[in-house]
Amino acid sequence: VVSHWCYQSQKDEDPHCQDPRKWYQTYATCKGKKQSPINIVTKNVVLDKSLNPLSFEGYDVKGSSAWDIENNGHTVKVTLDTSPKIGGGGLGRKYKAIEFHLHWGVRVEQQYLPGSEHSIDGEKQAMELHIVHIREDASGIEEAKKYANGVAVLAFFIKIEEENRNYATLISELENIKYKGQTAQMEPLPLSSLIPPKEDLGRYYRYKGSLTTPDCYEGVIWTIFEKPIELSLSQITQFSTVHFDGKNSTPMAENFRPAQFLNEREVYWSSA
Ligand code: B30
Ligand code: ZN
Repeated sequence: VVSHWCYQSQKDEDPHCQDPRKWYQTYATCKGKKQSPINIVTKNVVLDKSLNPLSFEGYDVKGSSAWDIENNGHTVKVTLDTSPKIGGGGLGRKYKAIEFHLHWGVRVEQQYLPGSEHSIDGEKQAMELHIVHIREDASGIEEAKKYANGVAVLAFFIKIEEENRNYATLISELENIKYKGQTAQMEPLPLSSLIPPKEDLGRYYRYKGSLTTPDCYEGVIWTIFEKPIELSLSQITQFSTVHFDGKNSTPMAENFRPAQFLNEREVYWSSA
């Protein structure tokens, strides 16, 4: 590819890269009618009593070997070695977790401009965690993409609050993956330690959308939890230790896709 896809924030450095408004020129699906992320308008959501709490399997188990953490040039991604699973919650089948990654904003003087992908009534949060799951019978995301509903992503907003010690090991690895393509190993954790306690998860929003980066595959069941994860501002700003590219590139910031049109879709709201 001549010009690689990029986020709006990378345009200063690489004026020829394809920003989100142009992704469709190389990836036609990005112009589809079921794209993600979206702004959720709470007055329009449909209460769905069949959306019971999700069940989690293996979320409390610490990974078996070291986790790979990577700067892939658009996010910080951790590949999972075990396959924690989710089911219930109207998903229709079980899905296994393969990786998680984050999206964030930028620190400007004393403020933090929020960088979540989804928003609720127009309000974005500082960051967003995505735990990416695929159909149990698929070997990887490319195989899962051959199906409708092949992928299920759990999304959690991250708010600026007190320090969250459960994120300390992850954040301490960031200085080892400053540049695109760098990987490091980290001590595995139970996935449950990175999200709010099961009892506090609260309600969630559900809609059918897409991957938020090219190729924008439309077959993703999105679950967006109301209850946020809490990190301190200093923890959040440390994500910009990593850069979009090599040594002289800009710090990775504002790595989110803007909200897409809802079109003919509904957003559902779980009963409890
Ligand atoms: S997201 O959760 O909708 N933000 C992928 C997974 C989840 C989301 C977006 C993309 C994904 O796996 N994409 C295909 C693989 N990637 C490589 C990668 O490691 O992450 C190819 C690529 O875009 O060029 Cu990114
Ligand atoms: Zn994501």
